[in-house]
Amino acid sequence: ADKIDDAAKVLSEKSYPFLKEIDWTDGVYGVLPTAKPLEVLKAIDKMLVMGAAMDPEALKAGVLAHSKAIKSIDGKGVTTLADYTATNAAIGHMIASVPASKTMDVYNAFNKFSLGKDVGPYMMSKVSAEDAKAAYKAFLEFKDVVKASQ
Ligand code: BCL
Ligand code: PID
Repeated sequence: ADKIDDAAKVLSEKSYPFLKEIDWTDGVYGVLPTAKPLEVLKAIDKMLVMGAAMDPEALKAGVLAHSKAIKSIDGKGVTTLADYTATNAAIGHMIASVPASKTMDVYNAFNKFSLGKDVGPYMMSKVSAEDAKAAYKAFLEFKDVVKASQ
């Protein structure tokens, strides 16, 4: 296990309570923002560019980790802590295999829809704010470890 694997374990433990509070059966998670379709298209292009730059082995490991995690979901769509951890570790390795600028291009492109203004508070209202904040804090710490391995 490398530093990303270790950090994924911490991230996953700290964010699992939050993950379990989300209603994954809500159809909202299968919906793309529709207000600006052409902006969405450009944001998806940033994801395609990022994906094409990823280390193929890291990408394949990510696909397999997701596939395994899907098989262990409970009745509410939540995967086990072990499979969640493996998925986060795999995503960490995928992100670490591309330049930070490619990841930020994706973030900035999606940020243009100003999702933060309405979506953030709405999503927050559906879970424990405390658990969401703890998850976010853990996410920022995980990001530092991934960035250091880039
Ligand atoms: Mg994926 C991200 C679902 C397959 C690569 N993926 C996401 C998430 C979402 C999701 C949970 C995008 C929304 C979001 O940011 O919510 N992926 C999902 C599902 C499948 C899937 C349901 C599926 O197969 C059925 N993903 C795949 C394929 C992978 C893959 C197969 C490649 C092999 N996926 C990626 C990558 C990313 C995602 C790369 C992301 O960067 C993105 C993501 O999680 O960004 C944060 C918020 C996220 C969650 C609720 C999940 C828990 C996240 C962390 C660890 C803890 C919470 C932190 C905090 C509170 C929220 C941060 C929000 C921000 C400010 C960004
Ligand atoms: C901010 C201000 C600072 C503090 C800060 C801060 C926050 C920064 C953040 C943040 C950045 C950020 C980035 C995120 C990026 C997510 C990227 C997701 C990419 C997903 C992809 C999906 C895909 C695929 C895949 C491969 C396929 C192509 C696709 C092939 C060849 C603002 C806190 C530091 C969350 C690429 C993987 C299947 C599209 O900086 O003061 O908070 O989050 O199918 O390709 O198969």
